[in-house]
Amino acid sequence: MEPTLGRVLIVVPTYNERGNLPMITGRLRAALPEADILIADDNSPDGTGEAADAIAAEDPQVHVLHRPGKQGLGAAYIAGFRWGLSHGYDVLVQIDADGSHQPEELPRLLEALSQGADLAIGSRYVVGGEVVNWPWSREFLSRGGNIYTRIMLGLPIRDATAGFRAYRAATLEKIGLDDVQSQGYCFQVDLTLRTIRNGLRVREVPITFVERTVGASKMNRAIMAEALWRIAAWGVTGLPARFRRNRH
Ligand SMILES: Nc1nc2c(ncn2[C@@H]2O[C@H](COP(=O)(O)OP(=O)(O)O)[C@@H](O)[C@H]2O)c(=O)[nH]1
Ligand SMILES: [Mg+2]
Repeated sequence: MEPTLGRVLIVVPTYNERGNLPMITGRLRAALPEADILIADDNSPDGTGEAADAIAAEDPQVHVLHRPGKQGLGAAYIAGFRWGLSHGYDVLVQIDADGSHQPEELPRLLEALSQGADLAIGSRYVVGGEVVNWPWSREFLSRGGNIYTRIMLGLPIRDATAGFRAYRAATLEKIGLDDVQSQGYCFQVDLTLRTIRNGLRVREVPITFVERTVGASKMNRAIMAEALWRIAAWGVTGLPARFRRNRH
């Protein structure tokens, strides 16, 4: 671990991920032995929360945040980030519990931070990045979502919906979490946009995204609809700034 980065907390949001939990915590602990882990569970009916407690009881570097019920990915991350900031961590990492984001690639994201980035995004859609085992329909949705996002928001980011990230604590403090309303996956776009609108540096690091083999995706129409309308609304509120930029 880069000594300059300080203490790292990896936040893992879970909803019905009991079958993946030992795999993800084991791989994370092996890949980054000095980092701590916070499992943010939304009272999963399959007992993920109890399984997380059992892992935490054996390992002082694993912590569990029990949330009352399913409130969405964005809300789980905000709660996890708040916990990390209040416990003095210097870097906050986001990673899915299902193995799609490979813990072994996390050191490269942290390296981007130590080279000066304020946010490092594990990106599927830059040169060297790839997606393994997604049906064409899902990849089409994801790529389409990113093109929509780029057009609406004018962001210079290829994978703004990516959920494998490392933030400096100072980045989260600067962009502010109090008024984040995104509940679902558009949370990723929301924080990317805030980071860029605050003039901070974002680096995309190529990763290989591997579709889960255990458990089921939580993606649904409501999550997609929320992303579509929120991104359109952010695009409209950001328009005056874009026109100002273009005039110079
Ligand atoms: N705590 C919490 N975690 C969630 C929620 N929705 C999804 N997740 C977690 O977010 C990660 C990504 O979700 P997943 O269903 O794999 O999304 P996909 O990869 O886009 O199909 C996984 O670790 C899920 O368990 C939620 O409402 N609450
Ligand atoms: Mg997944």
